[in-house]
Amino acid sequence: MTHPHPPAQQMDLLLPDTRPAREELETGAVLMRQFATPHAANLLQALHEITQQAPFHHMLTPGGGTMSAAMTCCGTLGWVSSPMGYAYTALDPLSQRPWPAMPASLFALAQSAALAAGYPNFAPNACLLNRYQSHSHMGLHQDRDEGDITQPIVSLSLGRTGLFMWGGPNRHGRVRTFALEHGDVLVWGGPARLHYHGIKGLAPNPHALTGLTRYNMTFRHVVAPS
Ligand code: MD3
Ligand code: FE
Repeated sequence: MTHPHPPAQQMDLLLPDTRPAREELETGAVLMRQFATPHAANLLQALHEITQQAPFHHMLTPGGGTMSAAMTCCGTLGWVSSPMGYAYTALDPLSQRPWPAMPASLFALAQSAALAAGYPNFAPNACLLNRYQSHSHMGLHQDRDEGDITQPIVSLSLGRTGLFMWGGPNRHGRVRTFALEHGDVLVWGGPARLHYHGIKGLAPNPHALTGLTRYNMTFRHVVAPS
């Protein structure tokens, strides 16, 4: 398949983007390249409005460190890391106010991506926003605080290319690395839902819309702790 807009890092090769538009990485995990690209300007505007109310910051970790990626959230529940552990909370601990609402445009895009990947009933109520700059990374981890692993997670990448690490169900298994580019959407569900994953780092090239920054939004359906 040829693509009319090759990604920036391929422009100098004067070759079309030969990556498939939709690729099932393994059962339940679908990568839809450039799925969000037509919506990028709206998505970045929504991100800007969210972060006016709930600024990106480096959360503390239970181990006494700080997260390398800056984070914030929108939706009914937001994911927080602190010296106390990890949790989904209804209030932003920085402001003591509810997290900013999830913009309807973000909800709709995440839902349509899930539908296209084979998950017709996805209704995200939480979105974690990550910001990567210079040497930001995210170590191999599982996402298992959501309370319902039958629901997928939808991830959307914007800006500078991220180098994604994709492992298996065990921490010490084989890890593959591939690029997550601007506009790429990943849907993880089924048997892949609890697989280890992370971000090794960023590709060197700046992006026309975000410079040296990469953003990632992950949409989740979280069952509130009772
Ligand atoms: C595979 N974010 O926020 S997105 C995270 O690019 C997170 O910021 C990374 O891991 C980022 O938790 C990776 C791709 C992703 C997201 C969630 C997954 C892959 C996943 C959940 C289960 C398996
Ligand atoms: Fe994750």
